[in-house]
Amino acid sequence: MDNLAQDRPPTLFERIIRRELPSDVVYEDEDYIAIRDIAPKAPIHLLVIPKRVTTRVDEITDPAEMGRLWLKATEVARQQAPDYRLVANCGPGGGQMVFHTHIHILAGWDGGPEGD
Ligand code: DGP
Repeated sequence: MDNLAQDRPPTLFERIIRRELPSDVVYEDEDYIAIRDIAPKAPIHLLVIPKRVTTRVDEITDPAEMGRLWLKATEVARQQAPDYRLVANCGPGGGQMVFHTHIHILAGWDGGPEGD
């Protein structure tokens, strides 16, 4: 499952997948990569990124593909912490800044997330 850019500028995360940019990779397989967020908002903050490029999670229309993505996010999260939060920001109004689908894993707080 790989449609890395050929006739369009690569996304930031494609460049990370290709190792054109450095990142702290915590998990990788044929279809996904998980990296540490460069600006962590929790003691553990990872990004699970499908290698097949879509701009945001709601662009994925195949239920099986959507399911595999969230299953992968839970699998990676559970390797990191027993409890965690999964977040997908969709569009600028939803706080999305990198337009290559990804799921945030936030975890590692002592006593749960602060401020909510
Ligand atoms: P979002 O706002 O949902 O699009 O989240 C994008 C996240 O990506 C944000 O938390 C910061 C992170 N990020 C941005 N640039 C880089 C980078 O070059 N490397 C890594 N590891 N994370 C990045």
